[in-house]
Amino acid sequence: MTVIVTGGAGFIGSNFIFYMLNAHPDYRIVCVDKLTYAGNLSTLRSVMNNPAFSFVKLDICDRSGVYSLFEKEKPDMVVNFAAESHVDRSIEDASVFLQTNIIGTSVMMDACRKYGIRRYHQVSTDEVYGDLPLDRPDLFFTEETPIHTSSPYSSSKAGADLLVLAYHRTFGMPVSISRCSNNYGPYHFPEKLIPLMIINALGNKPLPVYGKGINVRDWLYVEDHCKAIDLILHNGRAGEVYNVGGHNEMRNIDIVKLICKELGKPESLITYVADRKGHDLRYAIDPTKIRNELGWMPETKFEDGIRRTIKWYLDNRAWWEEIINGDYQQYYEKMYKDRQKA
Ligand code: NAD
Ligand code: TDX
Repeated sequence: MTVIVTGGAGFIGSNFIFYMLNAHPDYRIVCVDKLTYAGNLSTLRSVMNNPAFSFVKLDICDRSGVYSLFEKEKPDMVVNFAAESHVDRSIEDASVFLQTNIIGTSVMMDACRKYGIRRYHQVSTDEVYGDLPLDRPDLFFTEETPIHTSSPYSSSKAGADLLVLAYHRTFGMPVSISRCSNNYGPYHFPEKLIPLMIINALGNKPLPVYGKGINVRDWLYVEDHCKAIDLILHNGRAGEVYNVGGHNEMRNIDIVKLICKELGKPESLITYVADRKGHDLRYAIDPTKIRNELGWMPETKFEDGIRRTIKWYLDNRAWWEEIINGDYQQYYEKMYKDRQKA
């Protein structure tokens, strides 16, 4: 079995590659990644010499490059993680989000149509459902919740999802989609909430909380997400969407305070800054379908996962220091310097 994993030099894709090489030692994994600012080859160092693994630097929008790769590798399955993934960047400039997330997805699926595929899996997000009100804890996203996006990022992911389902209906392509809640764990790029707060706290720098910090996210340890995708890939029904989440809702401010506590840093580092434009209030997944159909349940409790994650950032300083000492500095300056106090 040969599996093409796109975006495998990023956060979830790399964790998925580690997971798959372990879980299916007889599979060949071919990682396709453009190595944007978010892709990091050093993340894959431990598997580079594994004969079951190979890396190809390629843009998923490069049609002839993708077709040549399919001709050479003859993949049985494709798991498409490759995407622009940061909401704040999509608010600054949506163009690359539309290009990679929508056009790139269509190129990957056209290659699957042309050369044949057992399964094309699209890694999507709960953000396609928009948000839920803070005062209705009884409401959750199900697979039937209407698509109702808030940001250019989530709109581009929703566009891709609709295209994937259209290829199933129109061409009978064997597709599946997972819509997962917020992930956390090793190799999470420093621009995202949890790694940003850990890294800033370690440097005794301000911890920029958007608005009042009361927005709620539903956090899942990355390995649990990887297990869910593996199950859907092998046992999920073609043409179906599966929500993935573990009923672990937390307010942003409570996460930041927990990180301060774990690192022994003062809460006085917390700085409230201007809110994100169009900031989604609450995400919360109902995972009944994947639990009932595929027996998936999250295994890592948040208290354990967050400690493991903090320890990983403490033990792997070289990985994130190289990032934050590069172009990331200009990004940080641009995004946070003039952010008015809330
Ligand atoms: P990430 O930003 O850490 O990684 C994205 C990877 O895709 C990088 O390695 C990057 O180099 C690569 N890439 C970007 N454009 C490319 C292109 N045109 N061609 C080839 N490679 C390209 O993202 P992540 O957090 O690991 O997210 C992975 C996927 O999971 C995304 O599709 C995202 O929408 C989805 N997702 C993420 C979360 C989350 O909490 N992080 C939750 C649900 C769904
Ligand atoms: O500096 C910050 N301060 C802050 O208060 C940052 C970076 C974020 N936040 C808030 C915004 C959100 O309410 O924290 C929350 C989490 O923010 P992000 O880490 O940017 O994640 P989010 O916008 O929720 O999106 C994530 O989950 C769904 C991923 O980045 C997406 O790729 C995924 O689809």
